[in-house]
Amino acid sequence: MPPNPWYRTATFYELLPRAFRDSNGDGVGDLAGIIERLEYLEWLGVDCIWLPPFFDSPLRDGGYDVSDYLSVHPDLGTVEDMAQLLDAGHRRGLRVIADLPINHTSDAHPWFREARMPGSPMRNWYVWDETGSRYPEARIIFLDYEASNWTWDPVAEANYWHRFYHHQPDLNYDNPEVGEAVLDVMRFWLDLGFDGFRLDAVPYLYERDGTNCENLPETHAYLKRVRRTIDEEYGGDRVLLAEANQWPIDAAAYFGDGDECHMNFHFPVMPRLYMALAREHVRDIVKILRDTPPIPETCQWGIFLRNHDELTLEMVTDEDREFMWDVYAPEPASRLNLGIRRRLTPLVGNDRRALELLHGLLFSLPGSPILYYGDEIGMGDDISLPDRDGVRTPMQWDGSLHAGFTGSGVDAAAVYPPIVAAEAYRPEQANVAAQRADPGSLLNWVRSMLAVRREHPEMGRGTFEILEHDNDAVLAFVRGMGSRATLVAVNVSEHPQAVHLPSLAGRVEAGDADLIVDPTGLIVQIGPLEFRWLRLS
Ligand code: TEU
Repeated sequence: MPPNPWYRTATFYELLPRAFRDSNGDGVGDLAGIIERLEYLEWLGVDCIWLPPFFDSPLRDGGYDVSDYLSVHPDLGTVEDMAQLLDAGHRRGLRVIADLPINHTSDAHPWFREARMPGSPMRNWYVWDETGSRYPEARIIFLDYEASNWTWDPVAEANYWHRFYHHQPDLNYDNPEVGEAVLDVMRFWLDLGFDGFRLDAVPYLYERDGTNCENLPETHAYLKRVRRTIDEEYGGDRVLLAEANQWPIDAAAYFGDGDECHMNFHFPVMPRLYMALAREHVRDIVKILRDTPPIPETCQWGIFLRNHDELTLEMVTDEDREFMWDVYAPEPASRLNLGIRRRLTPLVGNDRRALELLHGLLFSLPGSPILYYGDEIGMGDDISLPDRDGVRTPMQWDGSLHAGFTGSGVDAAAVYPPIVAAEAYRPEQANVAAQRADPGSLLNWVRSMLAVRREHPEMGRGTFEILEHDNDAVLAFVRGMGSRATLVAVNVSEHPQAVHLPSLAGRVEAGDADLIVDPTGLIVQIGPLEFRWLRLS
């Protein structure tokens, strides 16, 4: 069955179940709370919810440390609640994908508890080494927390392999039983009604001597097997979104020939959007997009401004990383691993023009936009909290105590992470209710842009052509599909700019003071930090 490419024109919305809405007054968000707020997501105009891990877990990595794949964490509800959430979402036309950490489990998972036992028949469900020195070419990802990818286990009397926290042993995909067990996990959630998965940390599934243990052919072969199985057993409607934080050429490999993942995040373009604002030129964006290979017709990039992790600077040069840290993270506390643990709005100094410009790019560059809950109302963060907790604070629904996240009778100490307290971002300053009522709010602006984008399928599925011109403060490109085409022109500088676009002679009607149409082409004038979408004939 040919895939239904709904994901190519969809807008995704990542929300943390613990932080979205608490329905039962225990201070922790839950699935019933999400159900209460589906009306909001439908009103906003998103198409698909991405749910980060909701499984049982010791919560030492925000739930990415799974101890039971076939359960819902008791704080959040039950499997039955999840079925209701899926059903209620579908009735509103909202799809839902589950975030599945398949590279590793928690060390509290029964598979690992069994595997570490002396003589265990399950030993080879994980990756072991006597010396802890194998695979020396593999980088350490959580640099601020881990000194090695190996940790000694006194019970097993061997070292186990982990690409992330030491309490997250990597599963051993060389053991076919592991691949089978993970497929069964997928079947369980697809049977319940999920529309697909975000496949967490997929570049690291296999290890091989003499390699950096990323993007190995065996990993791609397994993902193709997952795709085949899901297509055969569930038809062409479910989506696989890879999380492969890699350079464009390696990232594009996760699409295969259209027979692997439907989507993959475009990690490298993200920091370059911020670099453009800081440098007031678009050369870095243009270069990375030119370095991005064409992808199969049925595939799609996922593009984003922020997510639940630090703003990763893994896919930039050392020099660019220092630049980004200098500009966007002058306080050491805002740096984490190779990134910046801040939310979108504080990153750009709460500058409405920058927020609109970045969203304008998010909604028009090649790929499906992925929003992070709270960014649509300009929520702040709290860098006094550990790890990434400061960008995972409760959604601010109204200006009341606890921001309408939970009942006002709830003890503040029960709400963790706490509601943002910084003056400019307190619930009184940034909340859904007030912004819904204010036609000029950021929230209503984002909503109206999503509505405009919905009328322009070329933004999702169309061709993408960067226009040559001589003003590198302006990114100009055309998205085209059939007889329709839209010019996007973005001025990343603090000064008014004009661009001369010879190839567009005769394709835009004048009638707008900022457009000069002459026989040599089109001249577009754009204000500081402004962008234009113009229909072309
Ligand atoms: O992140 C995995 C990943 O690929 C990291 O390189 C990530 O890009 C980096 O931390 C920069 O943000 C996933 C989850 O998104 C993250 O929350 C988990 O902590 C991690 O897996 C390990 O489970």
